[in-house]
Amino acid sequence: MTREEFNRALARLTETHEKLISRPNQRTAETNGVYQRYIHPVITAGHTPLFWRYDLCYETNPHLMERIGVNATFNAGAIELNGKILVAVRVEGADRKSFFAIAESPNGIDSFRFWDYPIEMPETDDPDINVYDIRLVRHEDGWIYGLFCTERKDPDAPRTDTSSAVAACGIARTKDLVRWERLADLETGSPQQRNVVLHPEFVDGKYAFYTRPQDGFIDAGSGGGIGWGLSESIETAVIDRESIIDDRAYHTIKEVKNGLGPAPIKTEQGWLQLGHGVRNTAAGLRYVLYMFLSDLLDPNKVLARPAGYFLAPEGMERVGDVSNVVFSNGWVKRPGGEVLIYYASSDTRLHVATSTVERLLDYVLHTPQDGLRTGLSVKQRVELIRKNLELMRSERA
Ligand code: M1P
Repeated sequence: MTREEFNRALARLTETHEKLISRPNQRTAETNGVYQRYIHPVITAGHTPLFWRYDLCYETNPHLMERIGVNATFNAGAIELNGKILVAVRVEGADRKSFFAIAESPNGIDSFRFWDYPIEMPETDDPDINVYDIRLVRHEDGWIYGLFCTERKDPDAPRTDTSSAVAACGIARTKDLVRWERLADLETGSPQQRNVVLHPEFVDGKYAFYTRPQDGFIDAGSGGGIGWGLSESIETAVIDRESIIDDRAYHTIKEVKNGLGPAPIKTEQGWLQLGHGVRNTAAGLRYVLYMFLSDLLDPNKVLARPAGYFLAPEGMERVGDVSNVVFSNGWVKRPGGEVLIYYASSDTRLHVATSTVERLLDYVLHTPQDGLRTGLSVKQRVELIRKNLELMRSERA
């Protein structure tokens, strides 16, 4: 390319990128009344700055080639800070390594722009091979914590096995999402941990964690439910006793495994909890989001468990690197009660759905609990049908 051609190609790239990141988002035409989806994903790999991917210097990159590609942008932690909605995105490079990067938006619905640099997360003495799925929590101790999965090669795997890994919970804290202090990884009795979330308040004067014990890297084995445990310290967090507060169950949306999503939202009626449930199908695992409500004083006591999924992959959300997956590790409650729910589809892109605390409470408190068998499910539906038909008839009379 001549320098002129290079400049023209770069101008075209810049224009297309700018158009993408400033594209307004619109509500979809339909809503189920529980939440509102939006037409466009809020962040895709294409939203990452061009200067993260291209060498923009004519002398060293005369063909204007992408040098370090980005494969996907998904599972994001979220927080409102200084009047902006910030998401800590799992960005996966073409080399399969994930890292965290902050993108900010004035409204949480569109116009997300990445900060210039991704987070250079400090390492422990045992460096992470991969990190992902950070949960941002503003704790009552004054820090913002980031709890994430840190993955390292399984030291006990046979030499020929180059994919077995050990997952653990990494912990870091910050005040501004720029400078991070890395703390020791969480210690529990379980061989592996993923989807660990810090409760925003002390419980019995201790740090409280939602966990997801698992025997293997993918296969939860004897683990697989959402666990709960307390630790005296956050600097060297240790959970001695882990109890399961939301177990997986046969023939439900969380038959194979489940895990908590973001830290819960406090309401007058309890803690609103959002998690993901996984079941097996002939086409592989299917990940959906579900909700429950837990007690204000004893957050490990579940008060309401609506049956089934809250949000499942739809349309283009169904397809991606790991198809048939929705996953959430970030939501934001705004001062007026609006809730921005960030969810990723198929390990590829990030979306938002909006709701309110009032609607979410209505959902968790008035959706019938899983009857765990067809007969009871049909009875619940028949009851609703009968009530509605009586109402419709009386209105016609
Ligand atoms: O690929 C789907 C999800 O799989 C894992 O979730 P879980 O531990 O519940 O199986 C995570 O790796 C998550 O990042 C990913 O989206």
